[in-house]
Amino acid sequence: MNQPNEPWWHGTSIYQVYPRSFADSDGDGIGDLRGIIDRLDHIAALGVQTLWVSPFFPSPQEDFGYDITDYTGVGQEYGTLSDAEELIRAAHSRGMRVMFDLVLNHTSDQHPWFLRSKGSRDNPKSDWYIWADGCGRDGRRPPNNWRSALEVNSAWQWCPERGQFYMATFLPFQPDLNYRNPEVKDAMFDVVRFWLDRGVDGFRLDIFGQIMKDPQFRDNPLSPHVVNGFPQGWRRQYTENTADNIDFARELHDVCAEYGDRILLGEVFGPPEVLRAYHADGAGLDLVFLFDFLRYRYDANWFTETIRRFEQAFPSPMQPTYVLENHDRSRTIDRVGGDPAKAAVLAVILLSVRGVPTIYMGQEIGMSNTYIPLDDALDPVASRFFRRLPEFVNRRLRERLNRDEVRTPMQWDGGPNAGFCPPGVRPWLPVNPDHVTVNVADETADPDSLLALYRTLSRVRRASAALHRGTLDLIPGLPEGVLGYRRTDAASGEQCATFANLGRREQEVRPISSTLLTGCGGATLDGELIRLPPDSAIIVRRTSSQRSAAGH
Ligand code: TEU
Repeated sequence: MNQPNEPWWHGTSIYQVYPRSFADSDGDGIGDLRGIIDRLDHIAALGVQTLWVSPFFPSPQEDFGYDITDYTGVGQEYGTLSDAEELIRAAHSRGMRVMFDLVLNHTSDQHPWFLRSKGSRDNPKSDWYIWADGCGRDGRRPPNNWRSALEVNSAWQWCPERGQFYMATFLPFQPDLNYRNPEVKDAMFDVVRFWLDRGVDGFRLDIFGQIMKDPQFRDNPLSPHVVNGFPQGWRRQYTENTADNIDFARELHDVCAEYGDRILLGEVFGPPEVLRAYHADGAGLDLVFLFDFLRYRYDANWFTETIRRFEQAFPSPMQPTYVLENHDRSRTIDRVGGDPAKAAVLAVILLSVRGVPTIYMGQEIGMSNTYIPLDDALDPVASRFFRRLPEFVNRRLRERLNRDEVRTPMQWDGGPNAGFCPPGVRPWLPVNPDHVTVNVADETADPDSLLALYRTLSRVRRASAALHRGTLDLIPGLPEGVLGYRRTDAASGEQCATFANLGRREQEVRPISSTLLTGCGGATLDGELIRLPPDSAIIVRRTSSQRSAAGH
């Protein structure tokens, strides 16, 4: 469906599987690779074209796989290397591409490299991690002011064996690798080749923005910004999105280029205007996550301005990305008070804007956060930093601190354990009680379900050149509360338009003669009149052969 010279990933859509919680095939309460293979038909039926699988490599599981001890193996709870190979084949045979998660920034502190590295200052791995002497008379003060990604603690951890600090951008048990050491680069680029040799189509790159730090370890400057009366701490000038990091993206690109059209999708943080630098004129990362939609405001002006900003920062042939949920952040539906009508409107927007959308497993059925008190948290972020927070405060927070809440088992049916693992087995995290009504089986049978809408949207998007590869123009002058944009495919002349009413009053728009493609919330097209009740959305295709700038 793409143009012959257009890369495959331009028009793709991504589905994220968190393997531990997707499907448990062997009854140990933990999801596994075979479980994913068994459920691939669900993903294929959803119509998404690329599967991203979060880490399943050997790991002490302190951060549930984002702390790796062997990059070319498979954790025993997840299966075997041949399961991983079969997963790639099985996805390919259904016409899907596969991306694995690549955690370059850090290993587990149990990785043999780190165990060796921390042993002394002069062993063959001593320079594989970022080590520095401390400050102060006893050398026990951190080398500089660098904070961890979570901002709540220093990025430096004391190591008594070496009498030095090592850097850990995320959690203390995740020491950062030193990519200024060419041996480290070679070793990790070999990991990349190992999986490319086995047929993966690309990688999602974990906290990619923070890999290359300032070699002089200069202090980060104070941010001049004050938000809600709070100073914003230190700007990450020397630790995030540095010029060296952009160069590193180019080097990684070159490794992938040895294999043809494989892709790199970076988990990077920052404003779109900064993140676009990772494309490095097509020689860096192919896509970067833009996370603004994770914290959307359910408001037409907010969406209009955010889409405008993404369009300006990522003009064609660059592709912006859109993501409402992932394994770290609140479920969509909880941000709109559990209202399925609003979740449906968001789905229409997600799958009809220009760019690459990502759907997090369960989003398509409207899974919600499963409240789990901080005291019971398995998530190391919650258990290490937030356990003392009073529960009545935690309960009311919009941003969930305990990431377990968005990682509970996928809800396949309304039966015991939601079909995630056999009855009588205790799943690693509790199943959300709402699985009796919110589940794949029931929603498959219901043509008005959120799942049915996601499937229709994917089908419509794939079938329409305008929707999966066309340009995007925001439509000005729409009634209050209405977001609208046109998608145009120059080659075929096809033109579609999306209108979404996020306001409280019913509204009307008049597109030039169109046919209905799909919609939600009772939006109707009657002749040349679209009626949009509150929380409804519609996608129409222009029937008139004559194209004009006036789209409504
Ligand atoms: O996350 C990096 C990150 O900074 C956040 O998404 C973070 O999880 C969140 O702010 C905490 O509330 C990536 C992975 O997505 C995450 O699951 C890992 O724990 C982390 O890196 C370390 O590898």
